[in-house]
Amino acid sequence: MKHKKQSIVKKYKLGNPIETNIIDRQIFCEDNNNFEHFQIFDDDIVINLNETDIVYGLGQSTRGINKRGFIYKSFCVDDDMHTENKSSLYGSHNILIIKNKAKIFAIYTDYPGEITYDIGYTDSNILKMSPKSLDINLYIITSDSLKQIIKEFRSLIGPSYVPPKWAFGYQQSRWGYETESDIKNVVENFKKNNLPIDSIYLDIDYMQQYKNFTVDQKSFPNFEKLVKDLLEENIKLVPIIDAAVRIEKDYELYEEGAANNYFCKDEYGNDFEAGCWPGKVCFPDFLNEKSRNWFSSKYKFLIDKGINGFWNDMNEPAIFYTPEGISSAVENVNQIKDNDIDLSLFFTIKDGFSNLMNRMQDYKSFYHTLDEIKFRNDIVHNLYAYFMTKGCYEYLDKEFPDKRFLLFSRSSCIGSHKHSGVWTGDNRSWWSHLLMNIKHMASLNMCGFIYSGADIGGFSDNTTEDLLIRWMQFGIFAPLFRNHAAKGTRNQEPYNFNKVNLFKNILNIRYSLILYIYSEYMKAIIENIMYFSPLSFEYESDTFCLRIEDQLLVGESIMIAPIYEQNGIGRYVYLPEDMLFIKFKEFDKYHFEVRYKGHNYIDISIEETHLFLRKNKILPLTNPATNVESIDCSTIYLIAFVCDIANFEIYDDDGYSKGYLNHKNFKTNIGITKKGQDYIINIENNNNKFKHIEMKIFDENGYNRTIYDCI
Ligand code: MIG
Repeated sequence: MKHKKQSIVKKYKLGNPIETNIIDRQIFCEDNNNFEHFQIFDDDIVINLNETDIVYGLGQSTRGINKRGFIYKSFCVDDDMHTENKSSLYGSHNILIIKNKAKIFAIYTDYPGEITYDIGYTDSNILKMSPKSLDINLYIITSDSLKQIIKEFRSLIGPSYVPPKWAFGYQQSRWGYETESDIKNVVENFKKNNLPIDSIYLDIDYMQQYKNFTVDQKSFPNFEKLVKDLLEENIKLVPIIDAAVRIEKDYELYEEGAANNYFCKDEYGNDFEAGCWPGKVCFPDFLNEKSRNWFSSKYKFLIDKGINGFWNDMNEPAIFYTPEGISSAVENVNQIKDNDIDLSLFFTIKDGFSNLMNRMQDYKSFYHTLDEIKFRNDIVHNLYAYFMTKGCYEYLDKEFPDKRFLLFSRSSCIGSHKHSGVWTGDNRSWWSHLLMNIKHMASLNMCGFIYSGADIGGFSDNTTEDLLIRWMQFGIFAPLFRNHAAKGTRNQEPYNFNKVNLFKNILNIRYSLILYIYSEYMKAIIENIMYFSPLSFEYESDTFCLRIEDQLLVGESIMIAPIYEQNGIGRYVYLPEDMLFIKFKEFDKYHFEVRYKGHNYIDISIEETHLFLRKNKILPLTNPATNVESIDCSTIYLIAFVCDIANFEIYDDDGYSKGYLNHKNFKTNIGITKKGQDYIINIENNNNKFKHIEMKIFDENGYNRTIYDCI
């Protein structure tokens, strides 16, 4: 008999922690004289590592999936240069999972301020966590498998966000769609080229002077009509919301916020002022429930115009400058400008201005009120975006209890996964950032951010056609599949390139995979499992898998091994078991080959989108469609790789309501058993959703058989 996997959660309360209430499960606190797996030295939390231990975690951060060897910081930051030297990005995701030969455990710190993680940087065998103060709620999860650790952790932090089904379609964005006709032009080009699409994004230019909850009348004179006309074609417009509020007399949002003390305060109790896109701004104090509820109720302005989703930006919060910062930089220059400016003075002048953004000094100069207690921002910094998006989510949930909205945020902490997805912010059109995207997906999934994705094609800098193609060939597997680019960069919509037909094929493959992607997404949410997972989480005893960071599992049937190098037309792949290698030219034109366990080399031309179907697994496909709403599930095509028994459960629902909580209603089970040369097929088509099922079954020798009309 298989022994039952056990996992244990222990909570330690160190010092006097700020209660974030992110964890709502009551857990008895352990005795502080008896720490398990860690020790405390000089206010640091210390864990000894063995040479071969692996450290997973930290969600959105630079470098590898295995975090060993570097120093990271948990402090949400607006930094658009995601290079290897950076210790933090937009999110603060305080989970580490340590795997060694004898044991596996995770350490999660529910702490809203800055933590430094020295993971074998100073001493390769010592992991040292240094919070600003040792006032922490700390959780230790021990188990005997990585999968089980994730299950336990995710059940501790609560269920992940579920977007509407249309949010699994292709999404086109660009900072630079400035007018109604820009949007119409995108739609036309998609239509003209027969490219499927589900949504188009509105970046800050749709607003009047970057003011939240306004629409620029000059550039969008018929906003409501535009939204509704596009809805008729099943295309959603998704506007951005920024955290900051422009200071302007008679601007209702500002006036109300100021009159009711809804903004963050400076040390004298005045509204804290800073500079951001709209010019001078105040920051709503999202930590304060009243402010949060007030701001959140304003999304209605756009919902009333037919809007179904939002992206929350600049919520680290991003500070371009503070008046104090500018004054002191100017003062400095005035003092030294008449001197003989040597190099050191020159750099003082230059850096005085270039370091004005996101200064720690500024985060130390404004205050929040959380549960009636005043906190300086740097102490509770990582909660700002969390509360912004929580407010929005809760407002929408209250006003529209049975409707799902698309919602994702740039900044986040663990807890945000309950209310929204995340995108990984301002990456670049660099091949290394395609690889970073792959790694981020695995680490973000560990933290419950299943609805996540990067700016496909890269945000800053000019993309190239081949980069966009390879990025899309990976991106088709990500729940959030959005092409976004910065103002001033090369146009990045697929129709701007010569190989538009190739883009169409890739997009069609995405749409034919949505039935699978959605099934696996929902299982990941309902069962607290990974959607994107490193191989080591599944094949734990395979020591090669422990080292692989550029291949992932996607749901239960697929393994991917993306191409992420320019001019790459093949790569090495490690197969932990025999798999069926499939290269799609089009969704229904594919080459297949059984590849055997071990190291393999695969050729993949730029025209080919490839994946591996795992052993004894089934992949359901549908015909593609121009948008998610139009996907016709009455005919499904199964590709199965069956050596003895394979099962797959298709999950489906209406995609709009919150009926997923009754998920039992929506399942269809498919079983295929190999008996000699025959297959026994068992389909429980409870809801009669699928009218025709066609199957192509392969065995380990590559022998295949097509069976039409399985039901
Ligand atoms: O300072 O709204 O990450 O996606 O296009 C830049 C403009 C502000 C940052 C977001 C990006 C968005 C951009 N925003």
